[in-house]
Amino acid sequence: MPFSIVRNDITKMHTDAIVNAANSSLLGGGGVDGAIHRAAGPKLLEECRGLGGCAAGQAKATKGYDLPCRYVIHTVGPVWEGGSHSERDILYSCYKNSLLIAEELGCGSIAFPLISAGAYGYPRQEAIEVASSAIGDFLEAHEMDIYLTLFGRDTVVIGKKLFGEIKQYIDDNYVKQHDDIRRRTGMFANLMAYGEAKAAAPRMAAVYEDSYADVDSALDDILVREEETFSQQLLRLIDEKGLTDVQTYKKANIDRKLFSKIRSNKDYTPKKSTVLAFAIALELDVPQTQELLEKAGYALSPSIKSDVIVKYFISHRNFDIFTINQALFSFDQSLIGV
Ligand code: AR6
Repeated sequence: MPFSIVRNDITKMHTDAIVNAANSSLLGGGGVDGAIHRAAGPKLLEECRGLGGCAAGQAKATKGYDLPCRYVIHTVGPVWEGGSHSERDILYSCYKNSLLIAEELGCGSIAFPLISAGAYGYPRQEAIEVASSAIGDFLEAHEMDIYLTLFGRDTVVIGKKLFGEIKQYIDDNYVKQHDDIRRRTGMFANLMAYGEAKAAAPRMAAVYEDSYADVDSALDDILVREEETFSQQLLRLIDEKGLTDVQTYKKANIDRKLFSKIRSNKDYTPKKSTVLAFAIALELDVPQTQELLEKAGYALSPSIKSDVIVKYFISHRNFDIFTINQALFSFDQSLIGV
């Protein structure tokens, strides 16, 4: 998945590069800087001594030494001074410049800490928003696996208002698995609907008596659709929505290689989280999402918390995959697009 939020100590990340939230001397410090220097060993400081410092918003690379990554990209975030001292622009540049350096170095993957959100005092929620926006913009034009690594008590990564609304939606819509009464009521409703449909059938036939040709062709359409595999249905929907392949997999936060596999194998069996990511990219409504899920053998369930959260976003027509993943992360659920 191109962009993921993970909970981890960045010094444990097995990515090609990790980013250090350094100070302008590049000679070490506390927080994530201290942790990286401790884990990399003294040779990192030696190399840093030769770099001549770094201005806020800029970035410089060194080797990773004893760390599992090949490179450390050191960047210097802004010190928060209330927000009117170009803090946002500087922070955005930190992400952008680090990513450009990683690309120059041929990195396929990189992990960031939440730059400036510790000692430098940048409000956490806003820092996450800047990180997401810089990373999202970079991914529009580049391919890379990018991790935002949150540490310790960094848990909720969406605004209070959105968090509260989703929490309320979960309270109203989440159904515990063994809710027998509700299930029986559901079955009864289904039986009623079935009876009504049966009663309506002869009337429907009468309505269509004079236009059987239309009915036949409509039936043909339905049959063709029923025989479609997941991959065929996905490609048809992409065409119908007028999207390109690239737009689709970027909006779904799915990497190009996985998309090519799905495109070239009509019988490809995707994971449920992949199907949901495509439903978001295609801006499907709830019944259409159900239909796409069914093609791959899944269903949107009121007993699965992450499904309820995704449904919240679909119902509110918010199809921003990064926001959805931030919400899933905040509620301790797996992200979609993987
Ligand atoms: N892995 C991932 N994230 C971490 C880790 C870790 N091991 N340790 C801390 N964080 P900070 P800044 C998170 O203070 O605000 C240094 O002294 C932490 O929870 O490390 O950019 C430098 O030398 C927070 O969310 O960096 C500078 O002087 C985030 O990393 C100054 O601090 C950033 O917190 C830079 O301040």
